[in-house]
Amino acid sequence: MTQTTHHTPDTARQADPFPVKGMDAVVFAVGNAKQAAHYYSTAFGMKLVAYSGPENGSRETAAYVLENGSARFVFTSVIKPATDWGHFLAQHVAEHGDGVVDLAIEVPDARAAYAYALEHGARSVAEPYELKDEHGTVVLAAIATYGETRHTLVERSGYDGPYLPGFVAAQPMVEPPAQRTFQAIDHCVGNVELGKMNEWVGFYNKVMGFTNMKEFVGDDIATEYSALMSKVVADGTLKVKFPINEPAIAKKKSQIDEYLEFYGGAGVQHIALNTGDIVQTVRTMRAAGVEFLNTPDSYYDTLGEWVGETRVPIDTLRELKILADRDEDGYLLQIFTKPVQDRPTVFFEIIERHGSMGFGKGNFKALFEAIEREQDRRGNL
Ligand code: TYF
Ligand code: FE
Repeated sequence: MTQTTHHTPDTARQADPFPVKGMDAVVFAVGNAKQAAHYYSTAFGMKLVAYSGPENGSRETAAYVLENGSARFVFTSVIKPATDWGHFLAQHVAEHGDGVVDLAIEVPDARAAYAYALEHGARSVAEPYELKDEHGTVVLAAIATYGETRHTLVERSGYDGPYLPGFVAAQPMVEPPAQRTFQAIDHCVGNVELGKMNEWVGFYNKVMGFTNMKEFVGDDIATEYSALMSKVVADGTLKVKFPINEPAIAKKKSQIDEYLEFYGGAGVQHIALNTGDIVQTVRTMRAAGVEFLNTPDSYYDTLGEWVGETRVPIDTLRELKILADRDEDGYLLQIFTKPVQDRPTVFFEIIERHGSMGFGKGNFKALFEAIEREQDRRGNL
């Protein structure tokens, strides 16, 4: 479970070969974007800020842009029968159910980023193009990643509108919660097929110059209980972090295999969201009907012994089923939702970091057992 860190501090870098500004948006293709936007407003506390649809010239798709701090989600649906002309988004929903089509990354120079990516082996999805309206110009390009997921590279420094040219500003669907539920995207996790993890890690190493973070789940832990292997790649400034999971052959059917079966291949598994007050966030989201994974009381009986002091009393963590982990840099508090659609595919993590840059390694056993209890309830274990 230990490996060297290849991460290079910012100051030691000559020139970042693939500079990124951060996550631009997580784009979901869904069956009903209007209702998805409502769920993420009422249940996740996000604010609708922009819209595109037939009222403003988009004849084939509707898209709702929701924000919470710097976290931006876009929900998009095809709005007419699309099977005959095979719209990419319609096909994505038909095959994968509601899911993530695009982990869009904001870059200072989309043409340069695209050129670098293609030179280093990326497959093109869209050559650089410009979108313009009265708010300015955005340059975009897109490359393929695992499954049918893509990375759109977004250069938006010449634009001051609500999302992209063609979108109009919109008002929140409901009154946002008194306290913000989360404020940023911490990491976006992909599930890939058996034996493909290292290939995709190599893809991010080569194509984006991303380096491997030290935390990973190796086959030692995999065969014991987790049935998965995982490595994390990140850009040099740690603004974009992409863990990659693959199934491992263990005693039980891997949770990653369950995902791959129901999603129909590789894709985004979970999105982690940063909060400064996980207790308030979990209370708000639970009250709004969001379901979180359960954690047995026995976890909390021994938690204090190894995790030490945290901002939140153990009894509160126990009440809300929040997990805690500590490493040499500090600690983190985290909790996982159940899948947010009928398929056992995409879910979310809420994370409050206090120094630790890890992913909750100390919780993997408790977490994976909780996931497996849910898998068992679905008859997929
Ligand atoms: O992102 C992570 O690595 C943690 C742990 O199926 C994790 O959130 C890893 C795999 C998984 C669920 C959570
Ligand atoms: Fe995570």
